[in-house]
Amino acid sequence: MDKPEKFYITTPIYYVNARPHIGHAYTTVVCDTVARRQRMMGMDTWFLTGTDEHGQKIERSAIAAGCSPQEFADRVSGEFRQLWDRMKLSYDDFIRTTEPRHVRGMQALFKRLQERGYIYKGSYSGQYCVFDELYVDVKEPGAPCPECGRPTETVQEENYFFKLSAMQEPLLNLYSEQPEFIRPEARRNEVIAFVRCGLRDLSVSRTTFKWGIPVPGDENHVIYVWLDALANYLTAVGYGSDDPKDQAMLERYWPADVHMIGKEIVRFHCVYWPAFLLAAGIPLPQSIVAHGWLLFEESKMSKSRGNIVRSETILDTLGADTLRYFLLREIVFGGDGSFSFDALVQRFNADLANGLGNLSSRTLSMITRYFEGEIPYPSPGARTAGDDTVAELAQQTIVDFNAQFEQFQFSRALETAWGLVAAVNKYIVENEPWAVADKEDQDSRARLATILHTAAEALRIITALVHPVIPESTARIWEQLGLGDISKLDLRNLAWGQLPLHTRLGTVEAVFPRADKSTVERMQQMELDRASQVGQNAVAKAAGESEAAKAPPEPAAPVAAMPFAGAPAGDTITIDDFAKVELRVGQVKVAEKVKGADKLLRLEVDIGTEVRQIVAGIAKAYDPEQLVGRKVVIVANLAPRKLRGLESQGMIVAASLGDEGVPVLAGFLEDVPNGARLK
Ligand code: ME8
Repeated sequence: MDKPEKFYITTPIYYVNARPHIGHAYTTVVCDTVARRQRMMGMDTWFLTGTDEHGQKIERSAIAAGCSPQEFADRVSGEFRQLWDRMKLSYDDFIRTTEPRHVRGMQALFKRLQERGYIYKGSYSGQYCVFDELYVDVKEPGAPCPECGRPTETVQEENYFFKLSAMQEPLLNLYSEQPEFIRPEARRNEVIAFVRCGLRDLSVSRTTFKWGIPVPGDENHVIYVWLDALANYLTAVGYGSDDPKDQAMLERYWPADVHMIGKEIVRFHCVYWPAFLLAAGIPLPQSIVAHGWLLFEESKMSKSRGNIVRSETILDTLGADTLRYFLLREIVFGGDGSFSFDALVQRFNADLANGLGNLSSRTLSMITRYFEGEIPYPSPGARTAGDDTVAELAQQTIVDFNAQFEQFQFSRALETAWGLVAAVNKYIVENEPWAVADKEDQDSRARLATILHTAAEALRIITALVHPVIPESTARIWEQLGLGDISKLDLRNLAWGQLPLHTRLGTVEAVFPRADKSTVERMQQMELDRASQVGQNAVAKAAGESEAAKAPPEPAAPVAAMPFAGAPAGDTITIDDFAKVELRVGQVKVAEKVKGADKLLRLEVDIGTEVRQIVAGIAKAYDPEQLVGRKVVIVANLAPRKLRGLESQGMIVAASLGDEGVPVLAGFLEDVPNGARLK
């Protein structure tokens, strides 16, 4: 027998600096649905997800959390995995970029790029956005990142460079020869326009921090986090391993068929990734499919905006299938879509409880009542045109649903399937099987059998089609239909007329009990409770429970940082008291270490009307060169004091985290002029 065709699909690997929210769940659920369907179509499917654990952003988050980057990554990566398991996502592998198999494979890829002459040593001087882990094309130190608006940091270091400039033509050829490489079309056009503007060589190593994979043979450098991250798609299927099993795996599954991503990381996947692969002489993935954003309260759901919704809240109330159905039905794939608890409950009640749930429970309970739980025989003599219409619509639904699904038009495919749900519910109402059952003659009995057989057959087809989307509830309906284990179903053969006669139904029970009005409030309350729980944990952590943390702190250098747990409860100040503190925006012009003091930095800060010298205890958390150009907040009317012989004319404001009081500077997302007062 021929080997089945293979299908390899990936999600992005998620950064461990944020806990999973339903934005991450969206991509993972989409991939899970596609993977499930491919399996049901007989494909040898491999579904990969995982976590992206290196880089400056993670290193800083770990410092802020008061633990080592590895401990931090272990914790958050574990949360992603636990959530995916709770949601019963059918991933085949979960890669972490801190795993030895990835480190080995990444270093092998780096060496290969070097050997093929695509990597050289040079020096980089420019702006870097730590949030996006992106080199940005802005000139001014501290200028906002064009992608996210956060202040950029000046990077000046000796780096390894990748010859991205040599890849412009090969990439443009790729986009034109393989039009399906980037989907949808709008993203493809953006990428082509970007590459046409010219590509500059890309710095692919860093020396100013340690949390990354060392460059083979030059351990002062760590590999650029995006090269490291993208390589996961290869290393997870065995790249760089000598083990014959891994090599067979690579041979079997590479190249990937679909890299599913959010639209904000298109450039990395559609420009950098194929450029690395072309340079390394490794076959390219079939396609990169970018979806839009899940919005909450009109803006992208993200940790930094503080507008996230957790999957757990929905799992605890309406269950995983409701979340999955909502995400695929409500968001038109490719575009942005809004999440709201109201819309979720409405969809649940309208489509699942009243739609599919109602069809299933009324059909199956009538078969139980009138035919002792056995699928009845449809008499040809008792057929009407209405029955044929349902059969034809069901056949057409299979064709349309399949075509739409193949094109990633999940919302339309579900609309199609629910068109059949509505038609069959209407058919039942119009044919009034309960009234037919009241008549005792032979013809009425035959008619009743035909109506219920038609409804049950349509229910079987809908259940099979939407199984990849709502796996748990369809598995239950399938069992209630008496058809056993739905995972054994081969979707390729699905057609009208295959419902085995005289099948005995399983135990019939409601699959989607209606949600009442209080569900929305309950979910909102759960979100609030979760947020305050996270806050309390952070407070407990920042306050520190160990004895060491209770010891009096070292005499403070002027960092206006107070662990937020330290504010004495109940003690309040008046607005006039607050007004006495003159907080102003400043921009760091000069930053340097203070000799003989490993915690102190000497800063010159422009506050609009003058430049102040400030000595700040932030040297353990910030390198001087990161600070030049950065906007900060200072207490401008603090009496000057001397530290290590230097006068400090003010104090810099920072949060203080963890047992060690690690400072994190206050800043702004918007551009603010120097000297602006905070009140
Ligand atoms: O970018 N709406 O990781 P990340 C829709 N580590 N999708 C969302 C979303 C939202 N509001 N929020 C997150 C990274 N996502 C890199 C990827 S891959 C080699 C490295 C989903 O944790 C979406 O898939 O920031 C997006 O692209 C991804 O999570 C970003 O996850």
